[in-house]
Amino acid sequence: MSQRELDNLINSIAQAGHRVSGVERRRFLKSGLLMVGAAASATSVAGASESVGVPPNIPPWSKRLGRGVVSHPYGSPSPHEAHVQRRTVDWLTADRIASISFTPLADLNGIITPSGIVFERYHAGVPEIPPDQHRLMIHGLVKRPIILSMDDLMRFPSQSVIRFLECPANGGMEWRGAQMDKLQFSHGMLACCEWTGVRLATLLEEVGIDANAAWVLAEGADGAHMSRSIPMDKALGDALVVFAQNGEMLRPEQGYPLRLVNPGWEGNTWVKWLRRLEVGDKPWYHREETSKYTDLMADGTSREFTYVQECNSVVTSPCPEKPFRVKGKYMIQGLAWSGRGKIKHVDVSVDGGVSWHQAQFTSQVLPKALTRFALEWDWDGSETLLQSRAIDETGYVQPTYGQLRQARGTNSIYHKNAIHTWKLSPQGIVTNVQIS
Ligand SMILES: Nc1nc2c(c(=O)[nH]1)N[C@H]1C(S)=C(S)[C@@H](COP(=O)(O)O)O[C@H]1N2
Ligand SMILES: [Mo]
Repeated sequence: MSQRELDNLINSIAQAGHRVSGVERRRFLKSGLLMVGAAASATSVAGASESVGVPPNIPPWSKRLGRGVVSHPYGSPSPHEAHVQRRTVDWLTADRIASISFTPLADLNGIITPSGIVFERYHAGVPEIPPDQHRLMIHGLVKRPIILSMDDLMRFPSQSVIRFLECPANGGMEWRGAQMDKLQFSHGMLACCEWTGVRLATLLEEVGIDANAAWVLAEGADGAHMSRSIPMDKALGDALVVFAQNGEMLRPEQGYPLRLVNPGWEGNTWVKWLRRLEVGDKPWYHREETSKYTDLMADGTSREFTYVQECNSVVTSPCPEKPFRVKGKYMIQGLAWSGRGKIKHVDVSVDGGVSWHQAQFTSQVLPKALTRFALEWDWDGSETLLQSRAIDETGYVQPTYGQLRQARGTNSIYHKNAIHTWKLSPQGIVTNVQIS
């Protein structure tokens, strides 16, 4: 299109804009982004060199050839998205080998977490495993113990599911008060991927479990030999031995070449670099410090075997990383998830939980998967307390901090799923606060 044609088009769009006043009230951006003079105003705001792409200018990249195929045999995000990164909180762990990094939730769209920004949790770093030397041994209370190569494993029937992965310590720094200044750190031990693998039930059928078999020990090939005891119900239920993530082989950080996936259950049971499954008649306690996670209750007792990640949600826009710049209409957006099944309902509050408005789902609603919700809202520029509250298909309602602390005290680290509050200031700045 020539510059003249483009100018004419812009003029006719602007004139049409003046004619359609009948549908005016359905316009989303009331303080209009009128097209005529867009470049001029952008110039005055941003300076001439930054407005080269703004109509009616024809940008330089529209006047020349772009780069050819296979200049990047394995593609990566635009350099303009370089800020979308995993990040650590340095004071949280003593080193980076036994540490955690967080998913940049504020920059996600939809429900799939791209593999390169899935949070990482290691107890002994990422091992480098050549797949041809990796084996999965299945033994214990079984009739036919086996050692499977990756090639053997991939001959079994496999399936793909979209499921969230969450460390039970997600949000665990905030039992006693708001502490994290970003969404990435308050909720970022969370991801949702498509996982492809063989049902653990299929492998257990292959080896033939004994009548008294009740538990499966899963052990990783990393230096931590991290192991977890999985009850047989789960092993024969929806547990998967997974080799692929988001359409490609697992990333090293996520357990290449093999990991256990226990949908809806705490992330520490999703043993990575999986090399051994031992069938037994009771859970293992031989590595007490890593074999199970417990929750310390208000009365000093502790609860254990709390595997399920309960229903939870958080507003992802606005959030500290995504402030509002001007007054007016927005879609408040967020994510909800439940380890017990599908999200049934999400409410959003713009007055700190006094009144609630039903949000819409803007993604597929899958069981044990992140689900995206949104609510249209006209921000008048006043200070606001924003919250979301999810309900899952079992009827479980995400608790307030008051309810959670009443049931659990404040000594826990794990399984903190309270309703989260963001304070939106008149300047559009978002901070983390707590309301009981
Ligand atoms: N072998 C092994 N598996 C492991 C771990 C580990 O350190 N070693 N960390 C666990 C913990 S505590 C969590 S929360 C998840 C994190 O998975 P991700 O790193 O793929 O996000 O992996 C689990 N599986
Ligand atoms: Mo974890």
